[in-house]
Amino acid sequence: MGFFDKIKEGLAKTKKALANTLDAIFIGGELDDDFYEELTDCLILADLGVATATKAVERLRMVAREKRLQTTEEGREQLKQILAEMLDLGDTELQLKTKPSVVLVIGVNGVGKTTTIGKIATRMVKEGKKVLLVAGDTFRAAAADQLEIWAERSGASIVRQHEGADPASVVYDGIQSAKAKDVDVILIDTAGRLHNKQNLMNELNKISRVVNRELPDAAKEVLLVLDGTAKGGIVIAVSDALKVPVKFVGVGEQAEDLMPFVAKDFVDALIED
Ligand SMILES: Nc1nc2c(ncn2[C@@H]2O[C@H](COP(=O)(O)OP(=O)(O)OP(=O)(O)O)[C@@H](O)[C@H]2O)c(=O)[nH]1
Ligand SMILES: [Mg+2]
Repeated sequence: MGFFDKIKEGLAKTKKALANTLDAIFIGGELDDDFYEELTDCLILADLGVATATKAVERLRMVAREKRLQTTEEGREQLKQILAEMLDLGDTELQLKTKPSVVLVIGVNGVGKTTTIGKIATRMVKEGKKVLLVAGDTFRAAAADQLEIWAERSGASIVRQHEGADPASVVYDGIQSAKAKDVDVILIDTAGRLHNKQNLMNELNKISRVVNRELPDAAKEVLLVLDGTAKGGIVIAVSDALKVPVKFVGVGEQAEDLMPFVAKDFVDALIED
C-alpha cells in the first residue's frame, strides 16, 4: 500500500465525517457567504480548530476575489492549495547527515513516542543504517522492556539502565556506545511529560546538554509526538499553531505504519475530488 492509500486509510474516519458535508458543499453552487460559512463549520468538524479553519476560509475568500473564482469546484482546488501552503513549514525529512546523528523523541504520556521510535528504527535499519535505541524513559521498568522489544523487532541495538536511573546518564552511556560501535543514528526515547512539569522539563534539558556536550557537531532532530485524533485536520491545526514542520504521520501500531509527511498528498487524501 502506497503513502497515499495509507494516509487515506488513516483518514478514513475524517473522510466519513466529511463525506456528507465537505463533498456535498463543493458540488454545484457559488462561492457566496453561505458557502464560506458552511465550509468553515465543516473544517472545524474535521478538527482544524476554529482559528485555523477561519484563517483558511478567509484566505480562500481573498484569493477567490483576486482570481475571480466563481464555482465551488474552483474553490475546492484553491482550498487544497491554501491548506498545503499552511503545512509547508520547512524540511519534512529528518536531517541526519553526521555519524552519529541524534533523534530525541518527546511528548506527553501515551502519545506513541516509543512506538514511533520502533517504526523509525525499522525504517532506518531497512535502509542499511546502524541504529541504537536509548531507553531514556527510566520512569517505569516496562518502558525499557517495551523499547527492547522494538530493538529486537527492528534489528537496532539498545542501551538501557535500571529503573529510576538518571535518563541523562543513560543517554551518556548510549552516546559512548554509539561512538564505539560506529552507529549511524541514535534514537532517544523519553518518559512522557507535560511542559508545565518543571522537574521533568529540567530532566529534558539535562539530556539535551549531555547530547550537545558529547556530540557538539552531530546533526540533531527533536521529534515531538502528538496525540492524533482520527480526524486528519488536527495536523493542519497543529502546524498552524506551532509553525514547525510535520515529518511523519503514524497511521497504525505496526512497524511499517509510519508515513513520511507529504503535504500535497495529505491534503489530497483529506479533500478528495
Ligand atoms: N492507532 C495508532 N496507535 C498507535 C500509534 N502509535 C502508537 N500507538 C499506540 O498507542 C499506545 C501508546 O504508545 P507508546 O508508544 O507506548 O506511547 P508513549 O508515548 O511511548 O507512552 P509513554 O511512554 O507511556 O509516555 C500503544 O498502544 C501503541 O500501540 C499510531 O500511529 N496509531
Ligand atoms: Mg514510551
